[in-house]
Amino acid sequence: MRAAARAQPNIALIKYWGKRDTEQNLPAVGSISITLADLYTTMRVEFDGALRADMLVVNDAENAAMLPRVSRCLDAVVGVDRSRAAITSTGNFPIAAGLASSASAFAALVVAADAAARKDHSREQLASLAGMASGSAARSIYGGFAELANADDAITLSTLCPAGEWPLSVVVAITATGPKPVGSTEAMETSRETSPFYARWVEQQQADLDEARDAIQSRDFARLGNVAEHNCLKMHSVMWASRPPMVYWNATTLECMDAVRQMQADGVPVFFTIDAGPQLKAVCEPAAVDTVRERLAATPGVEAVMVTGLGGGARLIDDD
Ligand code: 2P0
Repeated sequence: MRAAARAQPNIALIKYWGKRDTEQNLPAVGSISITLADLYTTMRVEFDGALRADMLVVNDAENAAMLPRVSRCLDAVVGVDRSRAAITSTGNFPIAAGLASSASAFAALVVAADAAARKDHSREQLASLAGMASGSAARSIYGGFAELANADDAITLSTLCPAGEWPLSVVVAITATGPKPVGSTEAMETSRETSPFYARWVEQQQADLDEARDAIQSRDFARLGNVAEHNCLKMHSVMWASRPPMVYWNATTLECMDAVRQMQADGVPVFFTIDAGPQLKAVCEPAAVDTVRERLAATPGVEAVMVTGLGGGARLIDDD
């Protein structure tokens, strides 16, 4: 009754922001993401009839704060009458790096729990289960360019382009590492309830999804970058106009954005995206990765840069 799985974080190019059902954790909009290659979370799950309660260890430290959410996720995958479980999570990237560690964690968790309990859910079902735990986690079940489509009462996932078929590089500029002021789950609800731009954001999302999907299918880097930057800035406008306002950027985030603009003016194939945090993610063609890394690393205020390519979806691994 034990299994281990590994999943990588993903970065949304067309963003998920807002929920239409908080009980089921269903998003208000579809999204399109790229799954990363070199950063990962490994989850080990062991169901044990002798345990009195679930136990969670994250990077060698017991973690009581995340345990209720993890236990609920196991209930959804296996059933509420399941045995208690020992869960161990290890990651090779900092949780505070603004790289949606919950996406890789919950994607790996559902895959490991499903195998440990011999549930044999389909990949689609695993994505729905991961999405109930954390919206962005559904996309990390899939690799490469993944689309989460928002149907009436469910989400459906698909791979728009496998990782190897359109290799791109991602440079993450770390501009601050403290905890974020407001978590995404709460921030999305504040946006829905108070931002005058929220309804328009939801209304326009389909057009951005259609354009990004087209750009991916035709491997049109400039068009993809254009719609991704537009969608990112629109999401942040929704947040800025919320009450209270939510501004996740710092001065260095803006410096990085300016560095990307300058590179674009110099003809470098690169675009930026920013999530609910201060880090800037620059997506570029592989030939430009050295230039992008050097320019962002030299930007005043940048603490570190991480570089990765695109990778595959969540999968089982040999348990030690
Ligand atoms: C995304 N973000 O599409 C967007 C862009 C942040 C900004 O998905 O409440 O941790 O667990 O479903 O998935 C972050 O939110 O939220 C997120 P929950 P999640 O990547």
